Amino acid sequence: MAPVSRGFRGRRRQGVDASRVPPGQYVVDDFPVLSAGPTPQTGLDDWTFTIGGSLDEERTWSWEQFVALPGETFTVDIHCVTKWSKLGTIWTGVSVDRLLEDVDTAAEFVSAFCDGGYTTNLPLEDVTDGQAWIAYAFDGEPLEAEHGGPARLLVPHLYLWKSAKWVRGLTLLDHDEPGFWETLGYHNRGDPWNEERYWSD
Ligand SMILES: Nc1nc2c(c(=O)[nH]1)N[C@H]1C(S)=C(S)[C@@H](COP(=O)(O)O)O[C@H]1N2
Ligand SMILES: [Mo]
Repeated sequence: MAPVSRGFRGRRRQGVDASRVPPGQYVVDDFPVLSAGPTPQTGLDDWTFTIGGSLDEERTWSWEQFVALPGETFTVDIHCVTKWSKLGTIWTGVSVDRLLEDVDTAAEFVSAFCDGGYTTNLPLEDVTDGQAWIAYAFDGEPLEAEHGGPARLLVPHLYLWKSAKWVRGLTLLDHDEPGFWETLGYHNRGDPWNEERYWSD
């Protein structure tokens, strides 16, 4: 019998549950870094997280206050529009549900803003109901700066450009406001299971 060629096995890795891999994606073991600019260097003393915009009263947490909030450790698969997926990643952070707990708002959209100026937009219904977190640890360690530390938004059910690194807050909006990549041609929603990669998808 002919041996299975290396080329064939290259991308069909053993032990990967194909049902967890969205169309057009391949699974990686490493954790690629994708940043549109330099990694910001905000000290924890200067770090705050703010929920602002269209709500009863703006909320701001210092780093100390933020990490004292009830956190969650969760395991999720992540999918980048450049076609890599990473399965079973373990994060710790505060759910967006928790941050919005006492917030009174009629907003239907959010814009995440970051050190460095990156933004991304999401419908509020994509960041509530246990679907999004502000994560500050990866694999039990403080989140590395290149992956968004001290803290990043994590919205694993959408392509990873929605998971804003170095996030500093969410602005609640009554209208949708396309962010950095969305303005440059990426899909407005970015559902990997529907291959919503670009405007034309
Ligand atoms: N602030 C900020 N967040 C960002 C980006 C960025 O350039 N700046 N890149 C996005 C893109 S396109 C991807 S694929 C992921 C990459 O996350 P990683 O570098 O941890 O793999 O971060 C997203 N969040
Ligand atoms: Mo990306």
